[in-house]
Amino acid sequence: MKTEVVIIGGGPSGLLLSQLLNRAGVDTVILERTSRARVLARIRAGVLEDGTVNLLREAGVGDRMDREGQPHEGCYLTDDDLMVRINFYELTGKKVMVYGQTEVTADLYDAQDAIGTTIVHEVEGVVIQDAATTAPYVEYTKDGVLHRVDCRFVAGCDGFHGVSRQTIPAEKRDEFERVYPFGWLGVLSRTPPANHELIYANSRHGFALASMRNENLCRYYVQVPLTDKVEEWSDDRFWEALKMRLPHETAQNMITGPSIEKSIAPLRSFVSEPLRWGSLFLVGDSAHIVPPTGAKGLNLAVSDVYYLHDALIAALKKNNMSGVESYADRALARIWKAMRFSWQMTTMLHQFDGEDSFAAQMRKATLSHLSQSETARRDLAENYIGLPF
Ligand code: FAS
Ligand code: PHB
Repeated sequence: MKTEVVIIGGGPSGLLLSQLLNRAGVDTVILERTSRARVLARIRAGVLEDGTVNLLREAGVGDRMDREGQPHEGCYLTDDDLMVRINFYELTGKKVMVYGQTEVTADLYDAQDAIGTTIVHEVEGVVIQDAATTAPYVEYTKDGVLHRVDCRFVAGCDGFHGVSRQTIPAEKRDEFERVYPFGWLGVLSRTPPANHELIYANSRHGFALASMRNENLCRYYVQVPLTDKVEEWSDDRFWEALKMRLPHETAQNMITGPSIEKSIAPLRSFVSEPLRWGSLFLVGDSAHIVPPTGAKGLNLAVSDVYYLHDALIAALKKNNMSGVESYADRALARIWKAMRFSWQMTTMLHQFDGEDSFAAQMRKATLSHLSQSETARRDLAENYIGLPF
């Protein structure tokens, strides 16, 4: 098989990159390790930045998002009963869109099917060969048969546990990491939202997040020790822990119900440099991971796609390699700023094992300052709605 760009990974970054390239007349092949059903069963991000919303519309996959998504003009940060509203719209003139990553991924699959893009599911043994040359190829096995795809470029959209990052020699990689000593226990429930906007809650009992997917589907998280197992958390125990961390009035009025999904996700900050190795480009979670506190993971994958799709179209259609040469630096400049914001939100809102009373006071003072300073709220709002691409 021969194509212009092989994309490894059929998650949001791989699908969006393929969609944008196909619409510009660039041929792609997507290789995905799991089944489509398993990709679409994942419960991940819930908040889309302004730039992400615009790029999805440009890719021709914004219609259902615009029909079913919920534009949000603000969110709350709370400290026990102190509620600080960050009014993004008033402070930046922009909003975010509450529309689940699962839905974005489904919309992208539908659009790619309509184009007739080759997406090979349940591949095994993907190996990127000759990545450092201008004639790379990718080998994979499907149903026991070995296949080879020759191409001009390879996009590594295969997430944190993929093969792309590992294709860059370890001695050529600089990796930066902060592993947090806690995780997020997440629950999905068919209940009305506890609040009309998201609540990021700091409390003496630990962090909690009250989010939603729509008026009848909510996503909640509580900070848990890394040693906790999801089977140790009954629904009743979860709701009790959540209510202790939310403002008293919100907790009193919220409607709980059975969990339809429950899982624990570890939190880490991670960046691997370089993002380019010859004809191979790392995109999204294959290159970086952020703690979900800043709602940046999916959105950062999208900005990588924005930079790379531009570069590959220029290279393949106009023989202009300037975008290819500058991709890594352009993407990393935005990645590191989102890394900082996600780290700042995480340290500002979570209790750390063994912390002293001073740390708890610093969290309280930060939230108190936010409640009194429009400048501080504007800084948070500019980062939360997404820095410019
Ligand atoms: P993905 O990991 O989504 O996709 C990579 C794809 O590559 C997968 O489908 C995988 O099966 C495939 N793959 C892997 N190895 C392969 C191989 N060798 N060959 C072929 N295919 C291969 N972000 C937020 O903004 N907010 C959140 O609340 C949030 N919650 C999260 C919760 C969890 C449990 C996790 C793991 C992540 C969460 N994220 C969140 C981050 C997440 O949304 C990612 O940023 C987003 O999925 C990135 O998309 P991709 O880069 O496409 O990577
Ligand atoms: C979610 O709805 O899953 C969500 C929203 C905002 C975050 C993290 C997760 O920061």
